Amino acid sequence: MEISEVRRNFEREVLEVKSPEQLESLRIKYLGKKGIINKFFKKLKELPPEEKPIFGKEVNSLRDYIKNLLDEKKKEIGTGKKRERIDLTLPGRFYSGGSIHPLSLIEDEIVDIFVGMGFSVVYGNEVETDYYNFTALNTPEDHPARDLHDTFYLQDGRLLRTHTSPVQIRVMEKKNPPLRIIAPGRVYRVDAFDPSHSPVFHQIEGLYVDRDVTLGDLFGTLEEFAKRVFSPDTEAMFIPSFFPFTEPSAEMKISCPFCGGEGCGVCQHTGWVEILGCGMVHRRILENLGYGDYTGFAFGMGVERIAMLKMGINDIRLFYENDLEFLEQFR
Ligand code: 2U9
Repeated sequence: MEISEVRRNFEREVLEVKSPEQLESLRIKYLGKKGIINKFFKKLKELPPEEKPIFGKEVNSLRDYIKNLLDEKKKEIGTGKKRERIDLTLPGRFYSGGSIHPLSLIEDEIVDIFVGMGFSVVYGNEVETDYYNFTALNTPEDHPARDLHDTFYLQDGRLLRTHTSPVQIRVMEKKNPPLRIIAPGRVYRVDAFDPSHSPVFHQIEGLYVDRDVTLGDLFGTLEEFAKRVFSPDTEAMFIPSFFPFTEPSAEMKISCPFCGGEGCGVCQHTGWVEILGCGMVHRRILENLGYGDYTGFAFGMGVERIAMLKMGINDIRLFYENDLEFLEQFR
């Protein structure tokens, strides 16, 4: 009998065993003095020397296999539990792979657009000082954004950055103009979670400083950005606004990506939606950092807001709940 045949026979017979007596007779049949395994060992002695190692190895492994199964069977009979039978015809378990978070997808898309326009990407820390988050950005001591109700302060007086602008200030301290940088990252504000607010969100800010940078450069760059991130027929308009760090300041609105400007629920029937804030970097900031002979523009946008408009998502909380049914749609 072949080794493989013996193995199959044994596997069949061991499954039929119900009592310790049957188990013992099976053991004798295979592992006993006059058992099948010993017959193989006798045969081994008669083989030509070159065949001995392979055959010997096979017999040894069959013997170990039988010993193991007998031991298992012994435990099974002892505990009254049946040995698990494996159905090799069952389909395998399906493990789904991960997917990139929708915010990362949109952040990458926005970053790629600006990198394509010559901007470099810089990152910074989420814990910042009052100086880099507010003072260096021309934000007055009594500005409401500095309030405990708007900014998370640590016990040591530092804070969680409320925008990524400190990153640009730190770059300006170290590098000479011209500068063309974007700063993506997580920012924090004291806000309750509701469909359009979250105490943590993501921003991408940009800064371009050179000789004679104009408001026209700002408008042209951001309108081109809007066309690339939404669609080529997107229109942009700029509405005067106010930020402590830019003068003049503006908000950019684009023709509604949902209705194309006709008017719908998303644009509150105006045909336009606001997507970012921008302006010419305040003179005071430039002068403080030794950039007095230069001009620059800056802008800031919320990644969540762009993602919601691009993907038709109406609740910011969906990005933070890690609901697989939500996340899998962006696979
Ligand atoms: C430096 C100088 C100026 C960055 C700017 C905005 C306008 C802006 C908001 C958009 C939506 C924040 O995420 S949001 O709530 N941001 O409107 N941010 S200009 O200005 C800077 C940055 C750095 C040195």
